[in-house]
This record gives sequence, C-alpha cells and structure tokens, in this order.
Amino acid sequence: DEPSSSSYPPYKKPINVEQWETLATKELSKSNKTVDTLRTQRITPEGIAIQPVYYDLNNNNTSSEEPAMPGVKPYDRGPYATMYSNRPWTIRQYAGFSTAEESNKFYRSNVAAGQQGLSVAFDLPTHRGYDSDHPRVVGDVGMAGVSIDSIEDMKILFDGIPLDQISVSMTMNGAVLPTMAMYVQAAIEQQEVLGAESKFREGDDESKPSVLSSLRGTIQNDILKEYMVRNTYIYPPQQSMDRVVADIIGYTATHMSKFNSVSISGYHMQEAGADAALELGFTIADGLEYIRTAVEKAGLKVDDIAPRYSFFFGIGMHFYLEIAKLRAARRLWSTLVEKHFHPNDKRSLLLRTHCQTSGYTLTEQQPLNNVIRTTIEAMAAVQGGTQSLHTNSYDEAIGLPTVQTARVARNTQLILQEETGICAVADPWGGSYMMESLTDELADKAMTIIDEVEAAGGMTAYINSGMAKLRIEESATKKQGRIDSGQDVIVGVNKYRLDAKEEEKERQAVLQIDNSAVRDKQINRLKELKANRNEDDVNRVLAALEASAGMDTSTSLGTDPNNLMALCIEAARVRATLGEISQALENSWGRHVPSSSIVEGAYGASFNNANSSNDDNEYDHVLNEVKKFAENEGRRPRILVAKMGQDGHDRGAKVIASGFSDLGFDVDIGPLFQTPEEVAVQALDSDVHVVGISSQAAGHKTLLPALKAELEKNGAGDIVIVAGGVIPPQDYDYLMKETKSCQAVFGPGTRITDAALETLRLIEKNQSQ
Ligand code: 2CP
Repeated sequence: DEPSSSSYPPYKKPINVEQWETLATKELSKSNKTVDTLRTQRITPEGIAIQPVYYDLNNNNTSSEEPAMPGVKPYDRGPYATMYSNRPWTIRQYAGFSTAEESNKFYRSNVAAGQQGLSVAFDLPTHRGYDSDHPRVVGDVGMAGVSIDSIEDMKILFDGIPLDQISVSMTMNGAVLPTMAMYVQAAIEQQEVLGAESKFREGDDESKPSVLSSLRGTIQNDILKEYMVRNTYIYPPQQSMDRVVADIIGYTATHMSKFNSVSISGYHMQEAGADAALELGFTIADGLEYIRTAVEKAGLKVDDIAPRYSFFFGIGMHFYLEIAKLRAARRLWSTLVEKHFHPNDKRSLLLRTHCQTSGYTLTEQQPLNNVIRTTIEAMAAVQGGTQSLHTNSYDEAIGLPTVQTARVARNTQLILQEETGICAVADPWGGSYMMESLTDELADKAMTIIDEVEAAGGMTAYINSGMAKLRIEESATKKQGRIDSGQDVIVGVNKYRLDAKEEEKERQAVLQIDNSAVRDKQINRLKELKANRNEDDVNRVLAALEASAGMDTSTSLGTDPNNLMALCIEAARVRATLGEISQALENSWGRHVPSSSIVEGAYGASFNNANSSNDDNEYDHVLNEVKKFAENEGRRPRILVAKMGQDGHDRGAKVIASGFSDLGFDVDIGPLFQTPEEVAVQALDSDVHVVGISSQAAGHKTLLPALKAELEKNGAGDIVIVAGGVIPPQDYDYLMKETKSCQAVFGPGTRITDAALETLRLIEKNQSQ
C-alpha cells in the first residue's frame, strides 16, 4: 500500500469551519483571546477586517472539496489553526564567532534588540570534536562560529541568559554529545549560581520541576545530511545513527520533554545545489529514517519522540515554489508518518520547521541587492508557514556579518512581523489555483524520490550507496551551468554587472577575527581547566564512555545508565573537554573517512542546452585553449582541487572540479580536512600544475600562506595556487601581494569558463618564467 504519485494524496475534504473554531479556541486558551478577537484584531484604514483564515465561504459543510483548514490534517495550510494571528514565528538568528565572551555579548545585545530565540554557531574544531590546541585546527579556531572546549566556555557563552526561559537552538551534529551535555550542565550550574535550589538530579524531589524539563530549544542532531552535504561528521554512519542520534533522542524524550531532539535539515542540501524536489524528498526520507531508528532499533515509542522532531528548510529565490515546498512538506510528513508508524498523538504528525534564507543566492557584487533577495525569501518562508526563521545578513557572501548587517537582517523580520500585516492571516495562498497545483506537483515529485529511497532500503542505505550525494552534486553542477550560460539570471553578476571601479566603491567592511588571539586564549583556558580538575574523575568517566561506546546493544532509553548523553553530562561536570569526550568515543568507533567523486558531463550539458544568445562558443573556446595547451605540453593541465582545515563546505570545490573536468583539465580532488602539509604532498605526488583551494570558513589567511611555504620548502614553488570561495576582497592583496600565497582569487559569481581560462594563463606564465 505504498503511496504512489497516482493514488496520492487524499487530502481534499469538505470544509468544516466549526472544527477549525474548536482548534483555534484551544490554541487561544493561554492568550485571553477568542476567535472573535482574531476576526476583528486587524481592521484596515478602509474598514476591512482581515480574517485569520480564508476559505470558500459558500462551501461550508457542503460536499465540495477544498484543501483542509490550517491545523487540520494533512496540514498543507499550517500546523496550527491560528498560526501567526495568535503567535508569530520565532525570530531566531544564527550567530557565534571567536570566543564565548564575544558571542555572549552579541547574543545579549541581539535579544535586547528584539531577537526572540538564540541559535548558536560553533566553530569547525568544535563540530569535528577537536579542542583548540589540536594541531589539525590551527586555522579554524573561532572563525566560523564560537569555540567551545569545555563546560567553562559554555557557561560563559550563556552568562546572564536564563536557560530555563529562552529557547536555544544549537547547530551541532558531529560533536553533538559533548556540546548538548555541556549545555545541560551549564544550565544546572547556572541554577546553582542563581541561588535556586538545585532542582534536578535524578531522585530529587519530584514535585519540583527540574531544570532539565524546563529547557526549551532544538539540537540539530541530523547526521544523515552530514554524509551527503555538510560534512561535519566525526564517526561512521551506523554508530552515529544507532548510538549518538538515538541516545540523544531517547534521553531528551525522558528528561527534556520541551527540547526538540533533531532538526531534520534540507537547508544544507539546497545550499549544496539540490533543487526543491530533491531537498524535500531527501529531507522527508531522512525524517522517516530517524523515526525508524528510534522506534525499530532503540525501542522507543513513536508518540514519545515524533512530537519533538523538527525540520529545517532552505528558502531560495523561487518565490512560489518555496511556499509550495513548505505546504507539500507538511502534507508528506503527516501522511507518511501516519501510514508507517500509526501514532495516536496528533502532534506526531505535525511538521514544524525552521527556515533560513539562502546563502547561496547572495552575491558578492552589489551586496545591497542581497537585502532585497533576503526579504523576498523571508516572505516565502512566512507565507509558507514557517515556525522560526533566520534571515541572512547581506554581507554573507563576503565574510562574517558585522553588527550593522546583522541588524538589517533582524529588522527584515521585525518589519515583516510588525509593519506589514502579514501575521494576521494563515496560509494566504490556500485555494489559489496556482499554489494548490504547484503544491500537488512538488509533493508528487518528492514522493517519487522518497519511493526511490525507500526502495533502496531507506536513507542510510541510499547514502551509503553514494547516490544521494551524487544526485545533489549533479543538480549543483547543472545549476552552475545554467548560470554561466545565462539561462538563470543573477542581477549584478551575469546580467547588469557594474564595471570594476563601481564595484569597488560598493565594497563592504567585513568582520575580521584575529584567529591566533582566539586560539591562544582558548589554549590558556584549557590549561587552567586541566590544572584544576580531578584527573581520576575524568579518567573514570572517559573510561565509562568508551566502554559504553563499545557495547553492541542499544542504550537509548533515557533511564539506561549507559546512555551516552547521561554519561557525557557527567563527563562535562567533572570537566572533561570536548576533545577528550570525542576521542573516547573515537577509540571505539574510529573516524569516518569520506570518498570523493566528480560528476561528469553535467556542466557541459547545460551549455549545450542553453538556447540563449550566450556564447556556447565561449565554452568551446576554453575547450580549445585547453586542447592546445595539452598538445604543446604533452599532457593536459592538471589541477588538484583541495580543501584545508575543518571546512567541509564542498559544493564549490565539487562544482569547480566537475566544470574544469568537462573543460578538459585533468582533475584530482583531494580529501576533505587536509593540513597544508598534506595538500603539498598530494600536489607533489600527482605532479600537478596548479592547486585550487576552496575556502568557505574564513581560514584562508592562515592556511594559504602555510601551503605556499610548504610547496616552496619542497622545491615546488612553481606550482600555481589559485583560491576561491568566501574570501573578502579586502584580503585579496594580503594573499596575492603581501604574502604571495596565491596568484588569483575567484570570488563568488566567477564563471567557471573564466576561471579555467585564467588558470590556464597562469600556468603558462609560470612555465615561461
Ligand atoms: C506556536 N504555538 C502556538 C501557536 N504557534 N500556540 C498557540 N497558537 C499558535 N498559533 C506554541 C507551540 O505549540 C509551542 O508550544 C510554542 O508555541 C513554540 O512554537 P513552535 O512552533 O514550537 O516554535 P519554536 O519554539 O520557535 O520552535 C520552532 C522549531 C524549533 C522549528 C520547532 O525546532 C526551532 O526553533 N528550530 C530552530 C532551528 C535552528 O535555529 N537551526 C539553526 C539553523 P510547546 O513548546 O508547548 O509545544 S542555522 C544552521 C546553519 C546554517 C547550519 O546548519 O550550518
């Protein structure tokens, strides 16, 4: 009885307004409002009362069929009956940088300025389970998020922020056990400091609410998409699913009933180049896999866990399609969860989601255009009915947001909530011929993808087969081809571009982080921590952790003394560091080693398909130049596309590798997470002409000079180095002139054909010297 595109979906019903009123009244019970209040709370100057929901008024209780009302299965029109007319979405800006002190200051000022929930960005060493003193993370500490080595850092991060009151989202998947544990332990110690009775060790007075049960927030804990796109995993898939993800879900279900235990994320797939159907299909399939893991493998009950599953989607520039995507997502989730897991609690069926506007659609050129893009994307997210939203800062394509750009981003949401009247009505698109049709079509396309994944044995198996990653990379490469060939327009980049001088004038200031100062500070704090703790306690807990990790039975029940989350809280309490906790688990499980592949033909095919006036001949021109080089040289130009440090954003690297390969280059693609020394060795071993470094996580000023020095040390100073990714133009001189650590920087928006040609010229120039 698998749903198929033809039999699916059975969602239209006669409208039942009384049912909606009952649901709405229940939702309003805490707010002293009634349905009548909602019907009259927004009257326009013209005297029009905006209604909380619209439907075909003539159709009440007749047999004609319409999409179900908001709050009614299958929830196309929203998970709640009243939606924003009762409670607007949460303004939740993702932020974090340098030290815990700096990030704490930033959070406090943001909350004072209207932000409603916190969302913590951790730096890459933290994600990957390394302390700041680890040799592999020299360029990464404090750069793309805040550095957390221990409970002491976590306490500073939330200093003065009452964790039993403000909801906290943490984007963490790799080192999710130690970070969650440190957050929990920080909350406990915060209570102790605040002088409240220590509320919540197991066995305490049960009549008092525990700190744990008062904690509200979301942990991303979505490891499946890490293997597809985001790459901040630590351990192999099986242990990550059956022990890490499952133990957190089990622990929170028992002890932290207000905490969302997983944030099933399509956002990163979209950022990595997935189209809307792929993002939707894979995300829902991931969600089903997480229920299966908890229910079938860990023995948890669906109604104990599914109500605290949450989602996270990316919102790009295709306005109608993105609204349809959120509507279709709710329909697919409720239908499939009901069908496969038969929950009794209606909340198990609700897809509640956070959204983030797309970083990929932002441009380095004319950055103020990004304010407009972000606003349009934010409108799509809220008209699609998101529960929580992050709006990007307009300088995101260039570097880390400044205080000013972060304010504009937050104000985008405040203006939507408080100036526009958008909140007054649920699902304004319900009943639109176009939107209903688009929702159906997208749901069908996603369903076909879900069927394919399920047929392959579910998402874990599908990811292991390599298909998931490949399909996203193929979609990304096609998209780049559409942009470079002019089929897809990006204003200010491939059309209406300013000349170089004018672009220079529009340049933005970016936030600069002194990476080595942050690292020194962290290393000192680590030393102090280690000098003042009881080593016997630390060793005992770490040994218990390693032993639990070595067990081959599930420990996911929240009451299991070997539950990994429970043990990690104890480890945080005795001041074990994040790196030590991660290492204890790694001792049992090892580290996951990814494989890399290149999509062939998709970039070139987009050029061949372009029937615009744009130069297909430009593609052929580059192809010919590469051919000529090969004839003269006796071999094709050879490039190593590499990533250094803990930066796992590999869309750019993959697209470049595929594009260069289609254009005739001999392309090697390096493994992720390399040190400069390792990249140099590979460049020498493969005898390449050029190393292309993709940097998305702000480590370029440390890592590129180190690579150059390493190549020179090995007598290979003639190898060309080019760089690309998120590198602020202010840093170009530092890289190209002051340190001479690369010969070209290809910023966002560079066409691959242009980059390939310039790279070729640089190789020729180096050879002629
Ligand atoms: C909501 N409520 C209502 C209504 N709306 N009650 C009555 N009437 C309404 N109209 C109630 C809910 O039932 C709930 O109560 C409470 O209000 C909060 O609502 P919610 O819908 O649960 O919203 P939320 O607390 O804001 O939570 C939203 C999410 C949550 C999506 C469920 O998971 C979340 O905040 N996610 C954020 C994830 C995030 O920030 N990720 C970072 C991504 P109860 O609580 O009593 O049920 S950045 C990542 C970077 C880019 C990266 O990953 O690399």
